Amino acid sequence: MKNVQPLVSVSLACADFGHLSDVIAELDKAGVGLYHFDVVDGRFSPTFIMGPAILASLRQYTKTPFEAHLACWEPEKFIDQFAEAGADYFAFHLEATKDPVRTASLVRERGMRPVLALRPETPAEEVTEKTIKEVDMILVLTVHPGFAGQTFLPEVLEKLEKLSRATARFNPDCLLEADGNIHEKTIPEVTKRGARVLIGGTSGLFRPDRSLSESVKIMKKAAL
Ligand code: S6P
Ligand code: MG
Repeated sequence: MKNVQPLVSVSLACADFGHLSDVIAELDKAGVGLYHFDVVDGRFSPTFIMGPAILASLRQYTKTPFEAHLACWEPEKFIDQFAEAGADYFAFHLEATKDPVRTASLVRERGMRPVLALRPETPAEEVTEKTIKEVDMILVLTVHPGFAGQTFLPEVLEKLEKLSRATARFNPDCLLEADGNIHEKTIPEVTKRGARVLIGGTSGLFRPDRSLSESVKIMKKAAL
């Protein structure tokens, strides 16, 4: 989807949890397109971050879509909880589910849009044509799952390129997301390879040296 305008998504795990609704109001004004919630189960990655209760309580503050990124084993067990919490997109890991095509269709049945997520070391070749046809987006982790503030893994760029070709062939409406150390220096690298959803965290958005609206402007400009 080369002709789709890139959009800025917000990794809310990087925000000040004491002011989430204010952060959302400011970012909505700045023109972000998606809110990204990292959900980690302590096993897929050795930490815990967010859960359905946070999505549910923030849902009233914005009409901008919510994406739950489940860095969790057996994500299919949590589809109902996130649908009820008001998630619009449900991202599940290929490495964590037995049958990605079935998981995607369960997600759709519950009224959410399925997103396939990939760990940095998972090759593009493991994503089947059938799976690509079932999902609305593919989330490519450009860092290891679980933690903010990591360094971008350049070896993931080739995978983005391959997935960009595969989605163009099998599901041209399927968007590619880049998640991990996404900021003005890495954005041109990922957009050149087809990424259209740019997930900003500590490196792109929540920075001590500039306001949130300045960060959004800078991220969008880097994607032009
Ligand atoms: C990583 C997670 C990401 C991070 C994001 C943080 O497990 O999926 O969504 O929250 O990478 O951004 P940054 O700029 O600190 O890497
Ligand atoms: Mg994430």
